[in-house]
Amino acid sequence: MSTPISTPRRIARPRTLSRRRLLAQVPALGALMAAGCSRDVYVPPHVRGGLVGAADVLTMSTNRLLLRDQPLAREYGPDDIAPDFPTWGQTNPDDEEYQRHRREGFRDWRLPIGGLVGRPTSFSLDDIRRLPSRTQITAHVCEQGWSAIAEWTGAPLLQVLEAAGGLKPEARYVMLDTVDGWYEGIDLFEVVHPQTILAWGLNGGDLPVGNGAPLRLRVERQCGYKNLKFLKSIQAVDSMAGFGRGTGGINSDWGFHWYAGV
Ligand SMILES: Nc1nc2c(c(=O)[nH]1)N[C@H]1C(S)=C(S)[C@@H](COP(=O)(O)O)O[C@H]1N2
Ligand SMILES: [Mo]
Repeated sequence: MSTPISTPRRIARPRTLSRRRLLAQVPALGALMAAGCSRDVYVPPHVRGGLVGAADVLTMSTNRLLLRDQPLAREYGPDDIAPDFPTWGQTNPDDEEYQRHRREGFRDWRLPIGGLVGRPTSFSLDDIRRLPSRTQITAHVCEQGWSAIAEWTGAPLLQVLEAAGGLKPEARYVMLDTVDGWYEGIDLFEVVHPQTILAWGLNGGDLPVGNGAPLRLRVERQCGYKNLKFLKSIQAVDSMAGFGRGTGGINSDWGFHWYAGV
């Protein structure tokens, strides 16, 4: 399990990733955004016919308007890393299967990738660690009033999906499930974003249990709660309506925003 971790790489300038290159990665995303930022707005199902949730659309469109030439979240240097990254929320799921995997060092753990992908499959932790990885030093911003900088290493979500045959053209969102029952949906913009990674490393070591071992989502331009820990399965979907209360995630089911951009 001790795959060497690539040395932290600072992004010299956030603009190294152009909007054009980002769009080039997925045709569906291009179609979504081609007409300009005004079209780059997901209207969550619960917004229809009411003001509730309109803030989602506002924060999302404002955020994406502001970031249209600079789609990467800021990356920091090694000196900025917090000495003790907090563990927050669920830190050790009381789940029999999870505890067995934990005892066994996640040897037989697998992540199913299903839904609208070319070849539904499942990957071991080693499979995912063997994929090209990305290391990024970013600020985690929890909606409950704290933030901390850490170095995350993992496989870009897009790489993982590609390894499962790629997204089918009908795919609009990726839903992620966790061991403790949390789930969140992210749209294609976040799915193909180069800083959206399934992280297996924190600050140069394995991802600790308290921070979501063996694998967690890092979706760097979103609040803490979107960054799911203890990933259990992933599926590509064309609608988020059939999940929970249909708002796009457990946090929005509870009344937070589906789009949690900071
Ligand atoms: N599965 C799961 N993911 C989760 C949570 C959780 O309780 N369960 N808490 C979220 C919140 S609110 C935050 S701020 C971060 C905390 O991550 P950390 O424990 O690595 O600090 O995880 C997020 N992901
Ligand atoms: Mo949080």
